[in-house]
Amino acid sequence: LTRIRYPNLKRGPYANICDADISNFGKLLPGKGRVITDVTELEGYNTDWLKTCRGSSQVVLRPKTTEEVSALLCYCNDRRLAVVPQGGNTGLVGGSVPVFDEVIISTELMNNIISLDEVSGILVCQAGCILANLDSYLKDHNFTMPLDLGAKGSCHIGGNLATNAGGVRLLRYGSLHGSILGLEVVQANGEVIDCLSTLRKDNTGYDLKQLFIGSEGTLGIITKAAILCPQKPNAVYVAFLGCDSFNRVLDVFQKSKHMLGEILSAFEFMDSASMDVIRNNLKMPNPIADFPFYILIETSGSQGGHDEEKLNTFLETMLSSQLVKDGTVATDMSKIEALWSVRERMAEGLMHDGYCYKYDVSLPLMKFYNLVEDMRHHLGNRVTRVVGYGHVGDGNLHLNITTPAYSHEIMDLIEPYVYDWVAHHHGSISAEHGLGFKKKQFIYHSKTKSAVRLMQAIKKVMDPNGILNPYKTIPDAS
Ligand code: FAD
Ligand code: 2HG
Ligand code: ZN
Repeated sequence: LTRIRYPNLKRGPYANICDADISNFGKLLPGKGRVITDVTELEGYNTDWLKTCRGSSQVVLRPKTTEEVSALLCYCNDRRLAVVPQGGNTGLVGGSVPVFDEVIISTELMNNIISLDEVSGILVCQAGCILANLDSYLKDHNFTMPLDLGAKGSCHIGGNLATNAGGVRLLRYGSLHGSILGLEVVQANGEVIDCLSTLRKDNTGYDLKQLFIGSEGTLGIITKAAILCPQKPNAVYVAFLGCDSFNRVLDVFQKSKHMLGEILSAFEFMDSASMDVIRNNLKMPNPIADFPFYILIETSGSQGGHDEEKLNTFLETMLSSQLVKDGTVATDMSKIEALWSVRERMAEGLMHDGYCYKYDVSLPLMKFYNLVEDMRHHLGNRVTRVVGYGHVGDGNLHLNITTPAYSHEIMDLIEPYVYDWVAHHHGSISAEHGLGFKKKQFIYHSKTKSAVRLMQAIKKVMDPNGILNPYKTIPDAS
């Protein structure tokens, strides 16, 4: 069956799972619902969020503790059973599901908050905590997560770390490489690496935790994290604005940094084709009149009156100088959430078209939107739509192309064309989603051969039998 799915890919030299393995897993994970073998239940774990990658694993393991993860990996390594770590299964590059019959180790039951230091704002938790749950726990203690993204209701912090997820707050709080103070990780052979420091400064040797952030489950299973959390802002406002051109969007971005400064917490954009998705596929209204481009600006600060005054002065300047043509501002939570959902539900809306070719690239801002226009020209009316949206503040474009069903011919027109385009403009072919299964062969468009060789050498040292998430992220050394 898997041969038909991935005709050009050979299964690695791993053992086949047998009844004795299932029974041994049962001994390592006693209790109900910890070893799943039911075919219907397995379906969701075998299929990715986009419904474009499907494996045929026969077992899902649900440990609760680091010791259990360690025992499972030790067993799988000895038996040469390949493993795929899985969090909330919201990844967008096919990294979280098996390719063939890899054993799925899910962090679903590893969802304990361990501690919160209310003076420093340092949170320690297990890897399977759902991002939104962490944020609401923190809010009750006057803190917030340094990370926010559309999949917050399902994704796990371990998955966020393994993909080095960016999201809509990166502009303000920086990447997870800066907010993570410590990690506990289980290596392929079951050895626990305890780097769960809660210190802000610790220059003792190599900073090993950084290796695991963004390693997409290929170097170890993250079991715990220590996260530096910012104060919950007292006042949050959102403005949704319309612009005539992408150059105007960039002008507004530049002015917003200047005039809003430290209270600017997000700067997102979407084009009119994206708004069509929201309107036609999700039946949600456009919050303002129709424009070629839309901007969502969020401010977060400690002084409501002060922030509101700043935002109003900024908006008046934008409207009077015609950089912005129309807009609406939300100050109450329900309207703020409604405006955010127009932006955050885009990925879901696109799925209604049928098949979605998804690209997540970093580009210099001056070239940012040219890729979308070039793609439209390149593909013509062969596709349903080509849309551009994303995190302008981070130089991160989401280019999405849809068709009613997967077409090999369209795929050949898009790839490697899109990756060549990005490489030519010195961008990155994966800004925040990772390489996973779908993009690993294009790594050379963004990394040199010697850099990839070093990655392969690190992988070999840390996982000599290659059991952790094979077929993903790093091309084989051969
Ligand atoms: P999974 O999908 O389960 O796994 C992702 C990868 O991490 C896999 O390779 C898996 O093997 C590995 N992994 C998972 N848990 C562990 C662990 N404990 N240890 C080691 N490896 C592990 N991404 C962004 O960067 N920014 C966004 O704004 C954003 N928005 C999104 C919006 C939507 C609607 C959706 C569906 C996805 C979005 N994503 C975004 C994609 C994103 O990567 C994730 O949602 C999230 O970070 C993945 O977390 P997860 O728990 O679902 O991980
Ligand atoms: C977002 O920013 C996510 O909404 C998903 O990263 C991007 O669907 C996409 O292309
Ligand atoms: Zn994104």
